[in-house]
Amino acid sequence: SLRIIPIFFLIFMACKSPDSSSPVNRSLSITPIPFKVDTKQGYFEINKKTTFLCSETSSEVIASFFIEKIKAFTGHSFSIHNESDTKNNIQLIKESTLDFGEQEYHLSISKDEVKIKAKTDQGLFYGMQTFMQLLPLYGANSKNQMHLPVKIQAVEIEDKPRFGWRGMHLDVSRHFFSIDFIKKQLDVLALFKINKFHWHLTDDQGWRIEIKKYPKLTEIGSKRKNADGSVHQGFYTQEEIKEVVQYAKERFIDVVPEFDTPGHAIAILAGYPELSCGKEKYEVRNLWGVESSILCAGKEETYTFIEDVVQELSTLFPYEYYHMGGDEVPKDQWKNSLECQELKKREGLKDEKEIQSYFMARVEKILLKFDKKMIGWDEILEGGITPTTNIMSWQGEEGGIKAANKGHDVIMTPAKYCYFNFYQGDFKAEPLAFGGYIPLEKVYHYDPIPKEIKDDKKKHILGAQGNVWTEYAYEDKTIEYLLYPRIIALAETTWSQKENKKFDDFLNRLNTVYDVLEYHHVNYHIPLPEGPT
Ligand code: TNX
Repeated sequence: SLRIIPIFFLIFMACKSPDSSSPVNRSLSITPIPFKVDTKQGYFEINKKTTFLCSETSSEVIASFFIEKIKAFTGHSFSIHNESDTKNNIQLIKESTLDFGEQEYHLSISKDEVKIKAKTDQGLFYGMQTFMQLLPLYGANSKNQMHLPVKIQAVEIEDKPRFGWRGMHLDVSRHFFSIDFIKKQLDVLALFKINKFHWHLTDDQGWRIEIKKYPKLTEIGSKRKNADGSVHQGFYTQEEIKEVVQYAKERFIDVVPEFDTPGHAIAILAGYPELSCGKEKYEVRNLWGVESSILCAGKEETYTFIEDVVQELSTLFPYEYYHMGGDEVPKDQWKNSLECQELKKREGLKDEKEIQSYFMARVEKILLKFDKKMIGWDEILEGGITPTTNIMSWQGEEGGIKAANKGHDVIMTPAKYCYFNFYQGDFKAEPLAFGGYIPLEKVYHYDPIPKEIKDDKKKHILGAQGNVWTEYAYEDKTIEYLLYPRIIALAETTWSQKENKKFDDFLNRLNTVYDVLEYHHVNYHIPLPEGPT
């Protein structure tokens, strides 16, 4: 009989109707890891009677955004109310007087209700993104269906980012990518609180944005004849750009356009050769590497052209930062140009590096007319920069350190930690990538504030971003493979406090992240312990 009891017990357990709720999500797998998490006793039950409670129209917009997302999993659409005398609510509380950071939120889940508090809509949005990660949505079963009611762990979360700039960069010049692809990435990146999209729209190998005043930029500049006779082409219309910017805005992502000057510009010269110092004809470059034909700094037409383009950009890109390039500028054409040598004399410039400084200062002046702040790659430090220039440090950390210590704002993206076009695994097994090797762990342990930065200058490090250059990546799935999960590691590096980060714990949480990526049909890399050392 002793043997019978357990069998009866098992049969009883098996026949018992399944618990009416899905299990509590015990692990609290939140990525990037929050500032403070305090798990409480009990759980909140979300059922079909649960409603969203919003005190303002802007929070209703955020509630609706997430209601749509949850509907995709449950088929159920929650309603929104402005007030309620019952509990069982998810409250979005925006209070401008709160002593919170701009992106901070508090999420409190108790037996009776869920409260998300923030000072801004962005804070509420991040609170909701965290809340979504607590729902047993992803990987719930093979159909990604969540059956109401569900229980979620009671918890108190206080959360705010370490850095305000948590970015992703994509080069669409070397290879063109559709707006649908870009929107898909923005949707996924927003789940992990990435908030800047740096869009590298122009380069030697293709100009990718419609500019009405200069139609040859796209008629000629957006097409590249490859050595094998095939053609690579593509550009975004202004309407498409607006669509992406709006889509990003709904996800609290600012779009930073890059218009690369004065180098990386032969796609411009292919249509408008008069903007060069030379007399030759030019073609869109069909090799990788750096082109030696650049915009002429000694001609007034160059600045008129830049102003006209910036004027059109300003109707498309509302964000205050514009990236104007300044990287890898071979200066031989300037050396041999009458106009540039005259400019040098007239302005008392010592050498070609100082011509570049003069050039960037004039470009910045143009931006200021449109209330935009200029970012340039760290090469522009060589001949000196204006006090208000912002630096993106890619060659290493040195440029960023130097600039921040002098009081300039800096975004860190040193190639050896943040270039996602580099290999992430064994060279023999991985698809063709750019030379370097940056495994996940290296990105994860990157600290955007190098120790050489003086304490009172640390505030000048706005944050960091991951860059994807696309010389060797031309398919959507390859870009995703390069991005994920390294961009998730960067999201945690830029959002979370150093003390809260542990690589092993991150690896554990990645399993939940992979479910999310799979739900979004993202092609991601699975880091293996092996690989070159
Ligand atoms: C350098 S990073 C470049 C890009 C290339 C990249 C390849 C930077 C500002 N310039 O033009 O695509 O290396 O990794």
